[in-house]
Amino acid sequence: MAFEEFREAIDRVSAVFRKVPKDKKVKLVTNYDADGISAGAILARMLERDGRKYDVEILAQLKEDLIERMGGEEYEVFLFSDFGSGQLEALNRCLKGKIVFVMDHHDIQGEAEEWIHQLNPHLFGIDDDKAISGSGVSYLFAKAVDDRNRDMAHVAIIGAIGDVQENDGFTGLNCELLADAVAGGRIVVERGPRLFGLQTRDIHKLLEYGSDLKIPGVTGNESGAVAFLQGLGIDVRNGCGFRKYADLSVEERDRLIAGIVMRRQRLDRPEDILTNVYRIVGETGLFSDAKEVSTLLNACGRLDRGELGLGVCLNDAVKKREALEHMKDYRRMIVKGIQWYHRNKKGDRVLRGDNYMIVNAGSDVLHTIIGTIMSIVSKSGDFEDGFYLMGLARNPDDGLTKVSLRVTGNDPSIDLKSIVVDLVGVTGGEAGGHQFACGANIPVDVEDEFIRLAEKRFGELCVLK
Ligand SMILES: [Mn+2]
Repeated sequence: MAFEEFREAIDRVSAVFRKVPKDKKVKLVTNYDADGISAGAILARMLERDGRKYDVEILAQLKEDLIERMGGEEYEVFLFSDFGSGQLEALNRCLKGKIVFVMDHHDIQGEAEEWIHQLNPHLFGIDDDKAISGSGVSYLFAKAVDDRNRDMAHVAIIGAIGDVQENDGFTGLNCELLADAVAGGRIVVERGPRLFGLQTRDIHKLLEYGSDLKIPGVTGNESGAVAFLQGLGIDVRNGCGFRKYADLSVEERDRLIAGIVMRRQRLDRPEDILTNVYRIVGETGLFSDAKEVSTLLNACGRLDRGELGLGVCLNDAVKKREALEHMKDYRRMIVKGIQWYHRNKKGDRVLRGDNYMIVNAGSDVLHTIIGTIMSIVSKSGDFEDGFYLMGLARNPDDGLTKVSLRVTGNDPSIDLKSIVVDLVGVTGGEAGGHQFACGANIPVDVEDEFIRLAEKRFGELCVLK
């Protein structure tokens, strides 16, 4: 029922959009993560096909002062994707007299004026956060505007993966997107090992770094990984370079899978090593693996080059090449961030309690990657389940400090979002994110207070356990 109502709303809003005169220039504003960039690309293609003039802006956050600024711009039509539902009050106030469309899946705050045409699954009681993402909502809308936009279904899948909605398959409305992408011949679903970088990582590195797929003596052990492959009769080298999983023959892949299962004999469910691989048809290398493309889009957005990500989704050959180069810079930044953490983890910038660690990186780690660094550190295996990891890094552009919170394990009773919301309620700032990964932006001068309150809160959670 809820789905039917959502579908009716999509038809209704797309009909409203089609009636907007084509001489009105559109401003498309989208979120900078993989889901937001995918949504932006789907809508950009839709606007192009519809013969409309438009400009795109990609933002890390839809802040009130930015909405205020947009109110003064020449555009009469605004299209927001992967945010907007949390900023309805500001949209109501600043964009009066404009025609506004919002394609979002985040929590709805406030109520939209009738000239704001909002599509959001929460409006229809679809609250499962794996059902559909911002790019999925944008896709269903674009498809309703013009059925030819079906050819962007694979981009919506890339976006959904970026928002961690894929878990060995899809649920909810995401299934429809996947069915469209498969029917259109753009995606083939295959099975492969639960490792990231099947297309791009050197085969021994792939196994060494596979934190989601534990292989005794191999995970976290480079020489162990090389010896393991040699033992299976799989060549690591390929002429002057290293082979990738994608380079292995079918027979070698089978041998590798069997070898991994054998090596995991003593673990829980040793055979549980395969997962879905979403192969994008007609692409090679990184671009042929939806999970890897999703990571690439995130990297583009986080280093303020979201337009490269848009180019990737729109299949622009020049932008695709540039994005790959960019990915290398991003990797370098992450490595630098991790190295900073290891150099400082015993120093006074890192506070440790029984069940928490707070990393205050200041300006030494880029604010847009502190969340990624905390995610990597949380998966290092150095912490027991239920351990809280908080990172802070300053944004020199706006005088705010970006806070990221993670927790190890997946205890369903833990809700990080509510913790951050409470803390921000005391110190000021804005909170966002999900149950197991969330963050906030706080004024630099409340950092100390925020840290003190967080320590107190984590301490209380420890006692509760
Ligand atoms: Mn999203």
